[in-house]
Amino acid sequence: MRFRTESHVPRLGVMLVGWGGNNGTTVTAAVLANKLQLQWRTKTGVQKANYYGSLLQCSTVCLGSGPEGDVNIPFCDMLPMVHPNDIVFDGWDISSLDLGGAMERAQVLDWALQEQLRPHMSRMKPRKSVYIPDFIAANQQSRADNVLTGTMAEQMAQIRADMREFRSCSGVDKVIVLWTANTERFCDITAGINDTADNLLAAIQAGAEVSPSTLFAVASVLEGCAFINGSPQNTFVPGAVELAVQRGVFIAGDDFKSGQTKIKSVLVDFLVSAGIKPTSIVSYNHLGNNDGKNLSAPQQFRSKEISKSNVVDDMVQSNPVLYRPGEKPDHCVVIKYVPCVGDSKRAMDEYTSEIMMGGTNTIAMHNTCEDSLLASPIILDLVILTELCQRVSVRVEGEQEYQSFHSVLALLALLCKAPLVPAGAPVINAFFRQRACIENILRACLGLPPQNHMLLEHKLQ
Ligand code: NAI
Ligand code: DG6
Repeated sequence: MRFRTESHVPRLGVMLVGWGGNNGTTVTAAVLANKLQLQWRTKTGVQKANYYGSLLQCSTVCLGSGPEGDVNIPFCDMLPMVHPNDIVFDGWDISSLDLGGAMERAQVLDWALQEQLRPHMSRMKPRKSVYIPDFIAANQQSRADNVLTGTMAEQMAQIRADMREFRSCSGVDKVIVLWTANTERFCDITAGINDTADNLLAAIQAGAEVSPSTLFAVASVLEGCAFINGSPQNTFVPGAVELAVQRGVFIAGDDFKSGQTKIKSVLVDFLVSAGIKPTSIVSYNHLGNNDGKNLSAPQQFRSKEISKSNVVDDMVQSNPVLYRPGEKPDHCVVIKYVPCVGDSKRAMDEYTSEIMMGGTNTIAMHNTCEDSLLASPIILDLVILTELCQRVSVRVEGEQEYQSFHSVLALLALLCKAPLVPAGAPVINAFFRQRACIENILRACLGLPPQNHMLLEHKLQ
């Protein structure tokens, strides 16, 4: 195969749906703080802006071994990529609060940093958005004061116009749209409504049941903008996927893999690949931000429960020595809303495994950290990798034409709890397999062989 990467890095615009939420404000503020090289005092000393938690900015890859040992470089130096500091943000929110006020409402960043950022953040105002109350928890109604009116078709026309207007007024070369708005309930897959691209477009014209997130996905695809879903609901109904494939536009999701699930996709892989048999995984978490409030409603919780529950399937199925066909560990997911802890999510996990001769191994874990500070670097990695993939094409030996990646951008699986993959493709959840996929594809773009970790040069006489 021949890999070709366009080396010109465009000016990237990112439009966030849910811009005024905890993730939306935190990622915007973090980029601004890094760009302005801000420092601020905390009770433990002076803190500088950074991108910790970003695979691309803060992790390294080993290019190979030389006489002086391994040569490691930052992931983002492998190929020409957008730098997060250069991203221009815009977006929509059903809450009209400007980003300065919304950052304060989020209670994520240190106050001394907020004070420096507020003059910049307050100038940013979310655009009016699509609000269909039935899709999110009833407890969100009080913040919905910035909503579009008109028919569904008219609302879609407006958000499409917003994308065009942002592109032309900001001077960006391309726009990527990312959903970081509230988790919605699942929608029914109904023949004649959302099962094909044509039916979905007709359903929007007729004002049939289409979720706001699906409406944004369709609008983005029609505008040629990649669309990423950071929440768990089934935004990508079959008609939306078909439309993206027809138009050759990238879509990716679902649900940012930020904390508890990320650890799960490492730990279960470790246990199963060490020949140990996990028999039960109990994941409990409580949080007090607006995401937690929305998830306290049963239908929205159910979307998250589904997304968090299937993440060990591939690892279990990979080991028929430990598991009979169809056998799985017990897996229970609990989420509770506790306002007092705000964005500082607590996650408690108990992994019970069977070890040799009927023995039992129990691992218990407690994790506390700000949820939005985990999600923000993931948002940056998602959009930067998506943009890079738009510049990569591949020609298979013997064929004339270069082709792009499939519209369903499964390469982003590492960053998603429930990876969306092309029909029939395997779903990989294991963290290091997912990471190796990105690393090896980027190596291929450089003409380097995949990393195989054999280090044979050090193992022979
Ligand atoms: P948040 O509740 O603070 O922000 C969501 C924002 O979306 C709110 O400002 C709300 O007003 C707005 N909104 C709701 N419906 C909208 C619509 N139709 N159009 C435009 N805006 C709308 O939540 P947070 O913490 O920022 O999380 C956002 C999403 O990301 C949630 O679905 C959450 O489950 C998901 N997520 C978060 C992770 C994390 O670590 N923080 C990890 C995985 C997923
Ligand atoms: C409750 O779990 C809130 C959720 O939005 C999570 O914080 C989010 O999905 C992150 O989940 P995880 O499993 O990656 O920590």
